[in-house]
Amino acid sequence: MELKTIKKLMEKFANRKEQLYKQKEEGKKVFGMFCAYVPIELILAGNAIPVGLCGGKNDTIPIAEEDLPRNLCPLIKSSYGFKKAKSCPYFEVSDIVIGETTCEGKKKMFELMERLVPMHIMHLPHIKDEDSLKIWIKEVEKLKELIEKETDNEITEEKLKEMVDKVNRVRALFYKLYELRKNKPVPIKGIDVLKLFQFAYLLDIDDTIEILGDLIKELEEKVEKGEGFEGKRILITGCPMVAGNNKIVELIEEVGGVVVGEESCTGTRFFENFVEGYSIEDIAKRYFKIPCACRFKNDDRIENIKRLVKELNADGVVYCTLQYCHTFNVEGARVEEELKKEGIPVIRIETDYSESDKEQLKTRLEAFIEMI
Ligand code: BJ8
Repeated sequence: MELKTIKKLMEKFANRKEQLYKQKEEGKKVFGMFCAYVPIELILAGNAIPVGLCGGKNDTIPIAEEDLPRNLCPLIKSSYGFKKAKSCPYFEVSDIVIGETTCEGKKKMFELMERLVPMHIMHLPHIKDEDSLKIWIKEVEKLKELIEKETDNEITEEKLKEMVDKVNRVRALFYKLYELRKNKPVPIKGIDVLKLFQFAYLLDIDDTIEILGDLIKELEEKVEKGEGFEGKRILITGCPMVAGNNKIVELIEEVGGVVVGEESCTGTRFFENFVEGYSIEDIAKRYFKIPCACRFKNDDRIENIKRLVKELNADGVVYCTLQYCHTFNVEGARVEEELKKEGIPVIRIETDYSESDKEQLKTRLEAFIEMI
């Protein structure tokens, strides 16, 4: 049975476009984003709106391939295609788009995208050391200056404090949601949680807080009554699954699995770690910890996956890579090796946004779920 709160989430999402255009008419600036590394507290503190951009559908890939190579990650092609086709309302309403130097494909695509929309690129250093952190703190300072210039609003200490607390509130609610997912039966399906993460990048932050609060109450009631979903408990890890790309989660839940956690940017990488303080440095430090595979020696990601398997009582891990995503694909070999050492079953899947591999993936996932 559909959760009441998920119905409400879908309604909020259906109204979001109109709400966003209204907020823009009222004079708010909109900052489009591609990545979990963009510190949204700063955008909110500038009285502006952060919004995640489309990039999860196959439809916009052909137009992107007029400029981009075919053998490139579908997320990158889809995003570029949405801008080129002018078919993503969030792109169209954005005054400026924030990109970041994560993977090679994205970075080089931004050089082309700059011709279509004003962009600001943040330099994310890939090595996790003190020198790199200093560079990143500077990048976050530069972003603050840019937001102040674009919005004509000063980001005061008071405003920043308010927004740090607000975004931390969202993180605390997601932590609570993960706590509830430890239960057997699990009170919510993975497909609903995926939608929640996808829309958390798009919705007004106050709406996200309201939805999460309601959802937690609803799930607590279900847990108390012992209601929920049974099946092989799966932790997903890998590339983010942006709106439109639900294929793998749907397949897992179709063949007898239930997704109980996601180590992904539509998952834990979105909310893990609080901002511990109210300075730019405190904000930068939290984002610098995000264990994206674009970083060098990303061992904390591997540790996180192992910890999540235990905490969420997962029976197995589905490692999802988007085609031509070299960072997550190569890192997958180390993740697989480490999980196998611990006796944790893992299957690695590589896919794109088309439907053509659905039957083949279904067969593989079915066999994996039967085996674990
Ligand atoms: S922090 S995961 S949102 S970069 S899937 S475009 S990595 S080739 S999306 Fe990501 Fe930020 Fe990292 Fe998260 Fe490149 Fe891979 Fe495509 Fe990717």
